[in-house]
Amino acid sequence: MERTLVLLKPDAVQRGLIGTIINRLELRGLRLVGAKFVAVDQTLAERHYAIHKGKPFYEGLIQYITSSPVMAMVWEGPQAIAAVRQTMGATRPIEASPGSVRHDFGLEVGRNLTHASDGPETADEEIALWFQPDEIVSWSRDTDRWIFEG
Ligand code: IDP
Ligand code: MG
Repeated sequence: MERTLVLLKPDAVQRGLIGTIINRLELRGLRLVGAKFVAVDQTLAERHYAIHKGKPFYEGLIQYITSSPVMAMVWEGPQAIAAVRQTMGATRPIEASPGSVRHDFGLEVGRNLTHASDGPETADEEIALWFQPDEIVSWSRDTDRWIFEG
């Protein structure tokens, strides 16, 4: 079972889309194993987006993610990393598939509502950055056998 970090960025929070986006992940069948509402400070923002340091949009990105609270979550499921990125859609809302969160609720890359880990290594690093081990709750749902094949 794979785990992935999801952030509902300040625009999603300010626009009242927390419930709507969580609902899409729940309906997909993914299982929530961690969640917290976080005022992101400069240090956390810089560590989370370290890979983008030096890019033209970096300063704006740090400003964006620290501008208002975010909802940070860990979701779990088979191929959860790919599944969540698919549900969120392409980075640029204008290129995201209809039905995806970024398509359905966004227009601009700098206001694209969500973050989702892009691979197993980054998922592990990002989950460790945002959550203490005891903040992750391993549990089973009664519906798991109707959603997970194995
Ligand atoms: P991802 O969030 O789909 O993984 P990345 O390429 O990792 O996309 O970029 C991280 C975030 O940086 C994006 O989600 C978006 O908020 C922001 N970003 C990426 N490219 C641009 C850009 O060209 N202009 C403004 N912001 C950008
Ligand atoms: Mg990324």
